Formats: sequence, structure tokens, C-alpha cells
Amino acid sequence: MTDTVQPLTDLLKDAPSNWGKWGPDDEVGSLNYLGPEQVIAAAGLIRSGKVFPIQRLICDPKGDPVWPSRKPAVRTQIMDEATWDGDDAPQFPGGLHYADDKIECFLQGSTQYDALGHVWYDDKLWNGFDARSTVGGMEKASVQPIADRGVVGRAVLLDMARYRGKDYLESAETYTHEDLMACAREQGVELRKRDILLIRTNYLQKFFEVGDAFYENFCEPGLVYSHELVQWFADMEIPNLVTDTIANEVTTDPNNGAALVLHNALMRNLGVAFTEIVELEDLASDCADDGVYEVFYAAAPLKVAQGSGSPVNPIVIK
Ligand code: UVW
Repeated sequence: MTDTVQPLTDLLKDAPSNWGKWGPDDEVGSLNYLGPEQVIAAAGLIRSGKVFPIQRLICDPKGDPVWPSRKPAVRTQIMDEATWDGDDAPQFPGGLHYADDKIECFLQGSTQYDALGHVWYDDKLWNGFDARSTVGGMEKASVQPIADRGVVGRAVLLDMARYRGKDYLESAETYTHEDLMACAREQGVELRKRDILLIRTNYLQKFFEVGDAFYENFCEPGLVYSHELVQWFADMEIPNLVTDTIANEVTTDPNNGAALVLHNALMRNLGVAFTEIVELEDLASDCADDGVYEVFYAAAPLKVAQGSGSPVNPIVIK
């Protein structure tokens, strides 16, 4: 691990960019790579009819793993049968009773899509939008345009934990695009242009094993920045990076000391959509059983006006 931290402006000064590629007003970035042709081709991957909703449980009695500055969602019961114990209970014609509840949650405190404008440096968001447009709510590149269009395409599961012969990757363990390609080769699946990448580390198992100690010296495993890796994402026209970790990449880059470099190099600069905290365990065992790692993927985050992200329950079908 390096002692000095390289600023993102310096580190990413010659990095590939897709700003302007889909016009000055574009707010969905590399999701533009998923058109009708990709949707129809992906539908052809549905063979067994097995369905995998890959959202992690919200308000899990065992706990919800979240980014350290966030809090897990809290569900509060508002109405239930006990509401009708008192004399002042609401009465409805015909004797209707019902249950009602609400949750208070970070929009990125569960399985979620990040808005493309969710992270930035140097005062500019995706597509060059002004960082001041985030003040009080995202005027530009919020999660809403992603929710309005939806995401459907061919996805490939890359089971990095199984590939490395581990239950789960270790804290701060890194992998590169070369590792993803090697993993795909070992799994016998072809990585194609415009594929959605579903990467399994199973790292969040550690959260359920060690509890609060999970957050000590917090550094998730994940993809690590290099110019070549970013160029590979650009050349492969990857629309969406989906992982089972909280933030999709190694938290602090061991080579330059910066935090969440790929959020900036991939999301801010290339417009790659990020989906985080997915639950891939059932899907991964099924893929290991039948050897089929290419799947149909469909998702749409909630339509939250000006949201910097939003919960989602993506559906994978084989
Ligand atoms: C941050 O960007 C801080 O977190 P995430 O992408 O996990 O929502």
C-alpha cells in the first residue's frame, strides 16, 4: 500500500471518456449500448425458465451490510391488528382491517443502482454536468433516467471466489480485467461486447460471520484501477457493472491511495452503471451445477426524482 495519495485529477487525466458520445444532455451513459438488438439476443438465453431475483433482503434480521457512513434501513409498523385494540381505532365500512408499514433507508443502503452523477471529482459529473447541480437533489444524471429506461441485456456471471478457490475474497484483495477474462475462460463462457458483468466475491459473508468487526479497517475486495482496465471497459462497451460487494471495487486503491477510483473512471467518465450489494449465492451454485454462466438480466431501479441512487431487485433468468 502506498503512503502518498494521488489526486484523481492527476491519476485520471488521460483516462478514456465517453462524455458527449450520446449528446450533451445524456444521463444514462453506457446503458445506451443496450438497445433492442441486445434485448432480443438476451431473451434467447432463457432456456430452463429458472428465475433468480438477486436483491439482498432489506431489514434482514441478521443485519444489513452498508457503506460505513450509512445506516441500515429501519422498518416501522404503522398499522396492524393491534391498531383495533383501542376504542379510537379507525373504522371502515364492512369491518376492514389492514397492515401498513414504512421504511426509512438510504437509497444506497441495500441492493441499488447508483445514479451516474452519484460520484465526481474536479467539479464535474458524468457528461460534464456541473457538480453544483447536485446541491439539494440531483438536477442532472440522477437515478430517474435509469429507472425510466430500465436495463435489459446479456449478463455473464464471473465467479471470482470460486475461480480463486475461496469461500469469499479477502479484505482488500484485488482483481483485474485480465483476471475476469481468465475466470470466464475457466468457466467456459465467452465475454462479449456489451455484456453486463455480474461479479461474485461472496465478501459479504464475512459481515454475517464477524458482525461489527466487518467495518474495522474497511477495505472491500474488488476490481483495481489501471489505464488498461478502463480502456478494456471502454472497448468492450460494458454497460453495467454488478457485484455482490457494497461498492463494486477495492475501496482504497493500493497503488495510488485514492478511494473509489473506478467509480470515477468507469461511472463518471465512461457512464458505466453501477449495481451493488446483489445476492449471487443461489445463482452461482446453479451456474456451478449446470455450467451455464450466460444469463438474461433485467432490472429497473425505483423512480426517485433527483435521487442519487435507488433500491432494485434485478431478475436473472436462465
Ligand atoms: C459510495 O459511492 C460512497 O458508495 P456506493 O457506490 O457504494 O453507493
